[in-house]
Amino acid sequence: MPNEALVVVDVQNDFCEGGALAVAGAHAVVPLVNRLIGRHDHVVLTQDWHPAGHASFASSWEGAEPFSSMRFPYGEQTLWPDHCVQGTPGADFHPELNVTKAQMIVRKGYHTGIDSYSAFRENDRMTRTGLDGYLKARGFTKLVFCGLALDYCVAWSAIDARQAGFDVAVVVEATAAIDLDDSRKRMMSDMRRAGINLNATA
Ligand code: VGL
Ligand code: ZN
Repeated sequence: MPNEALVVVDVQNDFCEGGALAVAGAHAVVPLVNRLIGRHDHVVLTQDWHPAGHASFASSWEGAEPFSSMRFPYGEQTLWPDHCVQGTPGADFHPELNVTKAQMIVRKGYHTGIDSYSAFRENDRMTRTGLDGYLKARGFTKLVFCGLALDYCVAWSAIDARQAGFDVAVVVEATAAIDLDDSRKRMMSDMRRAGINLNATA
């Protein structure tokens, strides 16, 4: 479909088995994502891309534990293990991900003090990545999302895409979730409420 783009979220080594922030079941998602890539004419990849010492890393704060929460100037922020540090192997795409067809790679999370789950807007909910401008300039009206992690970067990106006026589907079987404090259930219901189609298949 000429008006449809596939957005593959953060299929990077650190989110896969053996990585710094491994998401259970991530490896199994790669063949499904590749199948979706094969079926789409227009493919965008997102890449979590943090500088060393990023504020979302627990290691940046004395005594802080990964997966705890901290009050940031822009609101509550979960603290993560160091992951997807710019230029490291953990930030590379999974070696089996078929990246050849990607027309655009959007990086996010590169501001030291601001995390960015969404590929459209950083966690301060103000700083924009420019992705919506790119997609609109290319005439896309429908976006299909897959990748990692369902309940963080996929969900936040999909909800922002709806807010930006796109018709949105998430291929849930081609995702895997972190599921921290019931986040999978919560974000599934937030996505449903936002009018996102969660029934698409790979
Ligand atoms: C992600 C937590 C931290 C994701 C990225 O890709 O879902 N989650 N950074
Ligand atoms: Zn991150």
